[in-house]
Amino acid sequence: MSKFDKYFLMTAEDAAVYAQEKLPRIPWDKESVQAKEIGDGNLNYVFRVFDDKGNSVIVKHAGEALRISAEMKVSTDRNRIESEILMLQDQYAEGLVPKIFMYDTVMCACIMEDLSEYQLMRYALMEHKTFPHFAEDISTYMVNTLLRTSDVVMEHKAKKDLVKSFINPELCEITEDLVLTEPFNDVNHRNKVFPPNMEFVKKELYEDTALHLEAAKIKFDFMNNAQALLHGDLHTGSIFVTQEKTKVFDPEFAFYGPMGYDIGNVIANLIFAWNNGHAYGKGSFCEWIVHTIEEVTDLFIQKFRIAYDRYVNDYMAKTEGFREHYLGTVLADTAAFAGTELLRRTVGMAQVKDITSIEDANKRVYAERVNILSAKKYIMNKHAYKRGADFVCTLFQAAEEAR
Ligand code: SR1
Ligand code: MG
Repeated sequence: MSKFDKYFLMTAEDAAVYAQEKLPRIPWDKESVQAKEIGDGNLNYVFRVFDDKGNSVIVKHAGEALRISAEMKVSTDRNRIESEILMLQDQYAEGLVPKIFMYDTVMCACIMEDLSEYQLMRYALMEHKTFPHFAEDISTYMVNTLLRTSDVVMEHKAKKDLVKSFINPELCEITEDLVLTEPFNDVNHRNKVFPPNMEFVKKELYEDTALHLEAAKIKFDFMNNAQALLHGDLHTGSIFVTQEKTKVFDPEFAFYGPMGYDIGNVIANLIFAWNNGHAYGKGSFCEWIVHTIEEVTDLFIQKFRIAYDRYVNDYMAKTEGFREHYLGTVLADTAAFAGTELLRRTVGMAQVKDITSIEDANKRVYAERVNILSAKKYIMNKHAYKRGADFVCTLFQAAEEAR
């Protein structure tokens, strides 16, 4: 009998006992083992368990209510989804995700590699640090995890088994509401609009019916295009970085959806960092961000073509011209979902510190308008985005128009 045979919400002390019980192969120094809660996400509890001998692991634990709102309840099965997908992604994109040591569907917890030497990318970018390997790493991660879980590469019945295993209705519903509905209408009255931008938001988002039609198309693409096994929440708070390495974690929103959702999230979150750098007059940082947006996109395209030719299995997917057609749809989706991420983090209930921490109200107003204006262009002209420079060009146009 163990106290962990039945689910309960763990404290840090429980997590310390839990890690020792579940990982007895680690030579824990029992006298000095302790745990600290270090999570700052919207959903889960994250404990670092460590001792004085240098042993340490991370225990991630799903509560029945979300941290962001006690009223929001989401299945704790999200912890299984996250653990299983990280184990799978470790095969496709080795070294780019944390190692999972064990997961447990009773306590809805997993124990993974401690990445204490890494920094959360969002906070690093808010300190205007740059990362020379990021574009290379994230493009490899995305091509390998997305293309190689798609129907063009996988045996179709095996792919459908994965679709089944990663059905994630409750977390998808959060995205369907927060990302793909509410930014356009505040239908659930929980948007958080910065008051000086209220009139701008009403005119540009709530009253733009042409935008609503495009947004509706994007929403149903998200819900019905089971193209690849997505991370599902690939923002800079889901990425750890050092100067040499990158690790993508926290894929609890994983499901089979359009590849562009992940790529668009990365681009949008780089734009949040650009806005923060711009507000604080960090010119060379902003140049690095611009260069990185371009590189992430162009490296993705380049590696996608190589991987496609190498791994494609489906007979019809080998048809002359199909690779470029397929890539074209992925890039259009990328633009569309970069747009929806930019909007939801600017006016929706789950915002980003890159923008909300801008102290000067005028500069924050400006940053938000850059987000909104670039988002609308990405959404309305999604088929025009063919390479990295196209994404950057829109950012510059929006930055000019927002003045
Ligand atoms: C209610 S959860 C709010 C947001 O946090 C997660 O990280 C996802 O981005 C979600 O949309
Ligand atoms: Mg998260």
